[in-house]
Amino acid sequence: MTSHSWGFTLRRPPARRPRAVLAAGLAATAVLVAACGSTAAAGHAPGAPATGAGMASQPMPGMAGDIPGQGLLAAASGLTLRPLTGSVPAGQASAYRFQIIQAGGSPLTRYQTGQTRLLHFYLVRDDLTGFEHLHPALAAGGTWTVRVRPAEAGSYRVFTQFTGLPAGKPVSLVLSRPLTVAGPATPQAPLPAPSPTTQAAGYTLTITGHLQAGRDSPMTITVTRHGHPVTSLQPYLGAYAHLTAFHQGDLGFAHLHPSGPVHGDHGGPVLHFRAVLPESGRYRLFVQFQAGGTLHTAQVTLPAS
Ligand SMILES: [Cu+2]
Repeated sequence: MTSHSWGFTLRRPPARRPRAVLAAGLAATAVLVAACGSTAAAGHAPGAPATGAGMASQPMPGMAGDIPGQGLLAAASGLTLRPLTGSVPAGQASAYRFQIIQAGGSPLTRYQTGQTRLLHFYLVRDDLTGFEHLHPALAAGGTWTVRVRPAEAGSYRVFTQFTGLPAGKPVSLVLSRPLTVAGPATPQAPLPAPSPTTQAAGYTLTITGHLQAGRDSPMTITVTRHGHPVTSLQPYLGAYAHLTAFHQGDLGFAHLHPSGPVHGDHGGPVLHFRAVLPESGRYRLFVQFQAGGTLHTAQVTLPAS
């Protein structure tokens, strides 16, 4: 069941599909990460112009690392994402290096752990394909290095999500920059139509919720396999699912995840989220979850009215 309208409510699939029989009582207490109020800060360092209308925000209690907003600025709150790698090749792994530069010009070296990591790095192509979620290594001098493996050439954007500690005070940001992946050009892929279900590695994810831009929208993801509820999801980065969404067109960034209790390898079948998406339109949602020791990534298109 799909719809092309902006604001349709995602419902369960028709009965001819495998039924998702769920025990709602097992649902973890929600979680949300999307927008908890942002204070756009346009502190552009000299020579580091912003590349879009991104946002920075102060973390809400307990939400460090979960930064709402569009994430399209290269600089905010006195910190600037400075790439040290100009472009990377398609079809092979290569190193991408960068620094977070402080107002005084020196690389930031102090960060605070968020979702079990010091920094979360995302790569996505302009057509919302080619998603990678990686965790760079920080060298003593403040240079981050990550191995990226973009399959296709084209225009991408890299996102860095972190809580920095300039002057010892936490500043949570999503900063991003365009990245060219060199190689034979491939055409942009059309965005798949919105759907309430998606599959990955034999798992079926069924999404319910009516996402509305600018307001707190509850949503759930129910995980089944061969028609049976899955109750053995394993923690990944401190949660039973890690959600990242990008807005079609400008690649605006949103990040959501379950914030409920995590009790060992017993996650599912229903995961609750609360999304606050900054703008209406279509989002490509990447859902990462771990089961049986393997990390899976499902993706689906969602509309926000
Ligand atoms: Cu991460």
